[in-house]
Amino acid sequence: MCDTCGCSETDDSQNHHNHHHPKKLINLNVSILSENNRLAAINRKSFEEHNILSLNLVSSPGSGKTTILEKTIEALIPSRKIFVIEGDQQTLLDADRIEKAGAPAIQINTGSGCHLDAKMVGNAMQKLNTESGSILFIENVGNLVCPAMFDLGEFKRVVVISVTEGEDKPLKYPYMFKSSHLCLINKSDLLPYVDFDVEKAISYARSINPGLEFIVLSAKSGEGMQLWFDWLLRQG
Ligand SMILES: Nc1nc2c(ncn2[C@@H]2O[C@H](COP(=O)(O)OP(=O)(O)OP(=O)(O)O)[C@@H](O)[C@H]2O)c(=O)[nH]1
Ligand SMILES: [Mg+2]
Repeated sequence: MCDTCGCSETDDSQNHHNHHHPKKLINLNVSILSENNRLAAINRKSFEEHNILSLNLVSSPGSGKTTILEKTIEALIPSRKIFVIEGDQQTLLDADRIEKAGAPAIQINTGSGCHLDAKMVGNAMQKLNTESGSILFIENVGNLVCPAMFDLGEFKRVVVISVTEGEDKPLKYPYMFKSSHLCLINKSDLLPYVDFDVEKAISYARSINPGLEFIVLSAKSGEGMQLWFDWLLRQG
């Protein structure tokens, strides 16, 4: 897994994956990432040319990405075209949920892979008949580590954390929070039952990325969802 995602690139030579041939592996990972950056630039240009608002949703597994998308589609589809690319290691479950909610979706299964890359997104775009002025959500594989390093060409990156995960996640997984523009703090309906300090989570994340925006919401109760819709509409 580490050979393809580049996650040994930033680690030290004690890492069990690379201590025999550290230089060789680092070079391989750099070239994988630079090829990904090249393809991401092509995606970005194509999104801009076709006037598509592209957003990369990242989070640990189960923080509520698909539920947020279902509710977003139900609320916005009357006025806005929405398309979704779904990334998971296996199954068509999330794409089926999105289609039921009313938006065309393509599922990418990464198999043993732990992230989407720009090439997968470019290929999926060939099959989605997106229209000018539409929103493209790319739901990444649930993983707070590897997807941070792979630019997909998206306009903005949205990191979702839920209140059941603990407020220390921005400190433990800084790359993801550093590379994101907006942080959705989901499952606010569960705040009375868990020890999650929202202010602390926000200040930890701001210490990593001072420019990060935050919205506290609940896809289940609907609290805060309007703020998220307003943020989306402000993006264009
Ligand atoms: N209480 C509560 N549960 C939620 C909320 N949002 C999502 N869930 C639940 O959390 C679980 C995971 O939600 P998903 O939307 O599948 O999460 P995901 O991030 O798409 O998961 P992966 O794609 O597997 O990474 C489901 O049981 C949802 O019903 C919320 O706001 N409040
Ligand atoms: Mg999902």
